[in-house]
Amino acid sequence: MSKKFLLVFSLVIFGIIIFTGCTSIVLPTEETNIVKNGDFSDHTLLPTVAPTDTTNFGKWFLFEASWWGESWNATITQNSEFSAEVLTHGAAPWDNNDYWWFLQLAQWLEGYEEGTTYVLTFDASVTSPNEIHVALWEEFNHTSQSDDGNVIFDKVVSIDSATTVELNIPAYTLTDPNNPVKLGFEFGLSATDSVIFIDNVKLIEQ
Ligand SMILES: [Ca+2]
Repeated sequence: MSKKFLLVFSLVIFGIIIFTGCTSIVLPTEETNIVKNGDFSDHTLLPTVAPTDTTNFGKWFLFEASWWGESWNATITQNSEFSAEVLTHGAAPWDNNDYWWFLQLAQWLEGYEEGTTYVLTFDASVTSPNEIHVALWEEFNHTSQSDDGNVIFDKVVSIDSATTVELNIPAYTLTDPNNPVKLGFEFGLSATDSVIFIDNVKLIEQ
């Protein structure tokens, strides 16, 4: 073997060692999505899950105030997207008004950490322009099903065409660190005759 060959061979081996050493350092850490089944690959939609029902945390459920006249079609399509179409609007007995929260696609979150900033992203599209309400909710009374708590974040989102919505969720300190936190997509005031599609829901620490 020539000296020249040995030199080149040594440099190649040395280069491989340096390269593999570097790549193991610069590999990006994986982002953790604290929304489960955000891509709706599992087509299960549970009926309302109480904040006491911890075995069903991390699962999508539907809430529908049908007793006040609210109705909708809500399902997971064959293409594994959530779809919702409001059929009739309701009226609350105390003020005769309708509310966003009367219709919800929601999930009690597993792994929400107080004092942490999150970014919520999801794909949305509509058959005609519409609005939805996105909310994070801290439930106080997790010994019963009463809706007693604090709004952590809420925003009305207008959707005119297929888009990816990105919302910054500010850090929040829970009243009690054991209180459950719910992510809700709310449709109570969405327009009728417009199908809304939601997919790829991600809530990731910033
Ligand atoms: Ca999907």
